[in-house]
Amino acid sequence: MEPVLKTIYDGVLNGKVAVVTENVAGALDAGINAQVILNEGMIAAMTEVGRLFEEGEYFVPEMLVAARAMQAGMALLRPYLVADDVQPIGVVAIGTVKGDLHDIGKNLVAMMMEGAGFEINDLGTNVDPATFVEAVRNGASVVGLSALLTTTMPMIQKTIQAIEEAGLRDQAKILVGGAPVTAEYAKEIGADGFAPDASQAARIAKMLVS
Ligand code: B1M
Repeated sequence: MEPVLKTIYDGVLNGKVAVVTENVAGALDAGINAQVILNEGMIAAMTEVGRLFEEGEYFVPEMLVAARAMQAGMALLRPYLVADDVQPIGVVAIGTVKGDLHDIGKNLVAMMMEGAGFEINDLGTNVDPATFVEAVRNGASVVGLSALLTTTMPMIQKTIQAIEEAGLRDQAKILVGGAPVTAEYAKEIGADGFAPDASQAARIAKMLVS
């Protein structure tokens, strides 16, 4: 691993915002690809944070500071991941489902979708099914549902049901994802698509509206 990527990795792992921002800027200046910085420096570090949490070595405060450092780095990568010469091809209403506060993955998916040419209506985290219903009523052509907890996965299905009950199911394609979500689960609950990561989410969303 390039030394600067290792420094970014350690910066995220230890929740050091200044280390991450300085070194992400430095890596970009040195011509390192934004996707490489994201995957090898930052996402890899968050995976390690998750492992340390499972081992009982990290607790919620450590996860929070790591998340803050990662978000600071992502802000610098954003212009490189979101191309500015694309025509809007539809509106994506995206959010993390009710009960779930994890938003890093959802933010990355939103960024890549914006880069793929979608207009983004980011509904945030802990989003009530009724808010997604309202977004479809207001013209979203794709609904993106993210869940990071096994306990909030059922809320994906509840949100799809709410859209169905509102009589709007045929107005938008529903794409789901998040660490515990699988393609089988997505099929079982009646989603139109599943993506394991942000770049595939953008590709599949494009396919769904084409
Ligand atoms: Co939480 N947390 N957390 N956490 N947290 C996990 C998810 C966990 C796996 C950690 C662990 O035990 N190893 C575990 C869940 C276990 C489970 O359910 N099986 C867990 C837990 C238990 C909890 C709490 C319950 C802890 C507690 O309070 N005791 C609590 C719950 C709070 C709540 O939501 N109600 C909690 C809290 C938090 C923080 C708030 C401290 C913080 C989040 C801060 C934030 O997001 N702003 C946090 C963090 C940082 C994590 C870990 C360490 C990192 C998550 C992350 O950002 N990953 C995580 C462990 C891990 O994932 N290894 C963990 C990086 C991100 C780029 O990946 O989000 O997977 P990810 O997104 C990917 C794909 O999943 C996919 O694309 C993304 C980019 O490639 N994707 C989609 C995501 N959404 C998609 C949508 C799509 C398509 C693809 O279509 C629409």
